[in-house]
Amino acid sequence: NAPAPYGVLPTEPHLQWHEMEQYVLVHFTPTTFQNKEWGYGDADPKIFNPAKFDASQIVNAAKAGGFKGVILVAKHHDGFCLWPTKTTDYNISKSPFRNGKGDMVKEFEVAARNAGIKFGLYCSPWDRNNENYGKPQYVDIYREQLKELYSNYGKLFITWFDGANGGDGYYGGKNEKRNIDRSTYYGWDTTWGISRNLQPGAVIFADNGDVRWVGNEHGFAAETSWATFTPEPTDGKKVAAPGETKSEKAPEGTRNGKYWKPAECDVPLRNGWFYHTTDDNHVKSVSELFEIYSKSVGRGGCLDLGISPDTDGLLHQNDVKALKDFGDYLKQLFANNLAKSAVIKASDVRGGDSKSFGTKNLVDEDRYSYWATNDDVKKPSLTLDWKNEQTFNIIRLRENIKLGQRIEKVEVDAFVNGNWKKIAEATSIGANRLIRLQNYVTTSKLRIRIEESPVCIALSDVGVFKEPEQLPLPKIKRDK
Ligand code: OTN
Repeated sequence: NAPAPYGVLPTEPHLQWHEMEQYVLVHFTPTTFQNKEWGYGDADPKIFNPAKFDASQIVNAAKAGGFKGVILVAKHHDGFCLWPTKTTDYNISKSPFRNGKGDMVKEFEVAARNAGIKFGLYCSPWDRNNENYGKPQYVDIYREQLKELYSNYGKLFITWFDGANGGDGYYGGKNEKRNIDRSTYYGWDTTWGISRNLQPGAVIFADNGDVRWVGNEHGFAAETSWATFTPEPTDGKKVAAPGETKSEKAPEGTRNGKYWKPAECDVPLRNGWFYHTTDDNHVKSVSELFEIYSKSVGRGGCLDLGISPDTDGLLHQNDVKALKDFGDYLKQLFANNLAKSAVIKASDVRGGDSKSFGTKNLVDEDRYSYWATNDDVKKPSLTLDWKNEQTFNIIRLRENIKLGQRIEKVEVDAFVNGNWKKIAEATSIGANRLIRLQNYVTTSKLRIRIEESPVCIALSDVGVFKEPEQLPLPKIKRDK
């Protein structure tokens, strides 16, 4: 019999989201042509004229980076809609793009489907162009926009809701004399009801959505990062809403939190979310991207990397190269799982039933087959034994999260000069935990000791890998 699940559990859309691990977020609007980060909604639609636009160039570059999905910003804060919406004239049909007959959302969707990766959409709640913004009418318009997007572009894996959505501190545009209360204005329960109805397979990204904002735009979850989270409203607010949720706890989440709400770690490939020529030589390197990957995907979250086409409507060659190099690095790294050639012994197997719960389930690539212990065994160990010495620096552990996030702490030993020597430890295992060692280790025996877990173990994966090179430490903002 299977172990009882522990705590709150992921939904089916959550499981699919975890399996993706990495996707991109594309920002491309008239703001690109104004060379800004936050448009005011005052750009003439005629400036939106990307003469060489090719959605497949952008999507295929992301795919080469190992990214499994594309989220398109269908409308950003400037309010310009990239599809021919019925809700406002401020849309692509008023631009020279495809002589006013274009639908860029459709072109991205088709490119993603052709590349065999998933598609998602962001439609900004905040709208610095719409004359009704701040009035109740605008919320109806916004909901209509969501309905159009959720009805005409196939199955989405995510619907993305930005907490940068008006209210205090967002003045500056022509409509921004109207302050709104971000926790109540958008009527999130009703608005998200539309997503649930029309896109039941999609997760909602928001501070308090199905997947939480990680609390920074560096792409880092905390060293200890729980998939569960109990969001709290910011002081003085009754509802924890996008932009009105305390974000200090978001990198870490909440042990035994009320909801399964894992972290999405967003970070742009360049300095900002939009393209600027001046950033052409500030594209993140493989060393920076892998640092981010190990602190997002490697801490049980997903990496959401911002990419930004230029005014031609293409990704700059430096970005294409960075993505390709990163994808190649990941491919090379994960091609050879050394755990597969080890004899793996466990100190305990549930019911002695090695067929259902044995260690072979740890190396079969199935995230939901697992090694389990008896109910009273919470501190077991695994030993990996090789015929010859092996060299590696990454250890990957995954729990079968259908049974919850159970393990709180593990320690890892290598057999060196006839003795076990502790080489690493890690907390909050969950969907995916990468333990990245500073230096390569060479040994013929590795031991993983589970030190803290409130319940018996349900581990689905052990991986042992060697990074293709010892990369230089990147000069990007690091966590503590
Ligand atoms: O100025 N900002 O609004 C801002 C600056 C730095 C980092 C984040 C933000 S807004 C923040 O964006 C997140 C996505 O990256 C989420 O949507 C949060 O809800 C939002 O508050």
